[in-house]
Amino acid sequence: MLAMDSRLYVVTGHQFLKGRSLESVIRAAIHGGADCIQLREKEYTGRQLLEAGLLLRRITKEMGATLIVNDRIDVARAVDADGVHLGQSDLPIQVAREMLAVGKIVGISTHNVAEAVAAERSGADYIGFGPIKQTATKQDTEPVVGAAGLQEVRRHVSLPIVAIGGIKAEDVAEIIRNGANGVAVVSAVIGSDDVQAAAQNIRQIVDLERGAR
Ligand code: TZP
Ligand code: MG
Repeated sequence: MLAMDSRLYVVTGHQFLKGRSLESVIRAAIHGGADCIQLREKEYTGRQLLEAGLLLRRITKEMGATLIVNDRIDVARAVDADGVHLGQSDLPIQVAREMLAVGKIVGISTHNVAEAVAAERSGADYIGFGPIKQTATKQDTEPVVGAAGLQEVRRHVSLPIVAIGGIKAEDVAEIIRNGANGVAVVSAVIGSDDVQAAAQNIRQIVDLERGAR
């Protein structure tokens, strides 16, 4: 059993809430099939992250989803998240691992084969890989890797790969066929007027394609 094998990994983005509460949107996402939620709010203060993290911890625990905190190992510890997600410039995987309790998940964003191989060697539990397509959600993205880029990375690492960046429902089948374990999305779920239906649609495609693999 893999420590981290998310099929639909939903990343928060308060700009997509459009007046709806974080709680209602995340509940709908999990109802629809999101099995992992990442708290990622780059402009939030420590206090705001703590408040959102505690809320998400309560919901994810109740509903049986995994909770990951982006960047902030301190916040992950404070809310007893299941793990952290690091960028290439954040603290190294081994350092994060030492700061977290045994069994916590450490993931890292990767953008090419070299970074993916290094992540696996460093003991990451999973990698984010992308951006698969162009996205307006994140400004400072690395070059687009395409679904084809996944195939190459899949050949070089065996740890779980979560594809990210510009992914819409119509892209999901090809992404899973090209070796991703799951997909991570912000706008395709959080930005949808019907969050539950959007999540359910993507999750069904992942399940279908993984079953076929
Ligand atoms: N990392 C790489 S692309 C991205 C992140 C956090 C944003 C993905 O957002 P969307 O709306 O799913 O394209
Ligand atoms: Mg980061």
